[in-house]
Amino acid sequence: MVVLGAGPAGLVLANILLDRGIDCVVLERAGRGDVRARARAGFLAAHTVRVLRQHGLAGGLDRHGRPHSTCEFRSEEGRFRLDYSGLGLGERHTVYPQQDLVADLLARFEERGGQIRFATEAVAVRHADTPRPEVEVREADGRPGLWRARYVAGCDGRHGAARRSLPPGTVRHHRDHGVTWLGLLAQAPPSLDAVGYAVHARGFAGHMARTSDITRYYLQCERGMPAHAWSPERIWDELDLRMRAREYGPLHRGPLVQRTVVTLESDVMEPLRHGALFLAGDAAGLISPSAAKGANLAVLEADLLARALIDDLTANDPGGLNAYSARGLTHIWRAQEFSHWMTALLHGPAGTDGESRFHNSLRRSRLTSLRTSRSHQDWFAEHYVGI
Ligand code: RFL
Repeated sequence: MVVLGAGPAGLVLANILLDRGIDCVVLERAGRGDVRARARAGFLAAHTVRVLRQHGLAGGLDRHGRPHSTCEFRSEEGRFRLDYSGLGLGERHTVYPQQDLVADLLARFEERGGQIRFATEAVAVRHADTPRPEVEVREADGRPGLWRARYVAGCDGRHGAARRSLPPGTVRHHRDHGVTWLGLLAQAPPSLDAVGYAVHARGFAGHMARTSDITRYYLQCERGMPAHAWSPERIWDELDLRMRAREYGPLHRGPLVQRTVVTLESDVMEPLRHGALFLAGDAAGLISPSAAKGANLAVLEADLLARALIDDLTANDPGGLNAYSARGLTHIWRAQEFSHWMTALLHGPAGTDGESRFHNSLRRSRLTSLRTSRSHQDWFAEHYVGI
């Protein structure tokens, strides 16, 4: 088995397979240090934690992860909080930075004797329609190489080789939400004990805890704005304004240790299987970060694919592999639907024309419904923390 990519999808898959005695190698374009340092997601759904525990992959998050169950919405109409662990299915998130999870998964894979080739870029997957697919690679020293396997898992993200190798006829469902965020990591403790979503005429602002001294903030910005266009003072002033710090309490300021421009886009590849090549994680579908689903979907798909591969390779039962695409797509579209709803809830058009006013009034009405309707809150909680 060849697994492309050492992100959450590839490493969860490789760990589960190796644990069941299935020989697999992980090919990763980046170096070990880069893979361990990529700060991205942090909110793990209850299902994600269950999957990781079930496979003995939750040691770090059980020791250091922090339960989280409240979000707060702020807008021109005031603020309200939802304790979602008391709503819907009664589940909560565990906050654990993605780079720490990836470091744990890497360590576990290598402890078990797993083989991972860093700085090895997959260039193309060939002959996926045969029982002996090949992965053409560029090795760390620049020389070409070739890996052969029974199956190839494309867990190499949206710009990876798996997507580039799909046959004609693969459908890419795509949506650009027309929204851009400046993603920030501040070396400062969280400013509130909740995820903060601020809807403001100047654009969205978000607050998400990561650790006791690192906090993620998001600021909606103009498309095309360079990550370093605004000074730290301008960023903190903008966050204060949009989060309404004067009314609801100050934000803890600190050095901005990471800035990323995030274009809110979603896509889904269909199908998720092409002969011996399977897509999982961001390679299968990209999801806008509004509802923090990306890393959770990656783990869910890796688990689904791992079970199907184990049935096929150890019990000669191809049923799971044949159903993988349809099953995966069902989960992906459910997450996309909720994420799309969140994106519409948090961003409105900036204009003052009739159409912009219409959309902004709808958005206000949605927030009011979420504030006042218990059944709407139950629906929200189920989808927000579920996957
Ligand atoms: P990854 O983590 O991108 O890993 C893919 C790996 O493949 C490697 N690769 C290749 N290797 C070999 N050959 C090639 N040709 C290759 N091309 C690429 C890459 O180097 C990399 O190591 O994908 P995976 O495993 O599918 O995991 C997906 C998640 O990482 C992603 O969905 C989330 O990080 C998205 N996301 C969030 N998700 C959440 O659930 N909650 C969040 O709060 C959240 N916040 C975020 C996010 C993504 C962000 N970025 C990327 C814009 C915040 C940000 C800023």
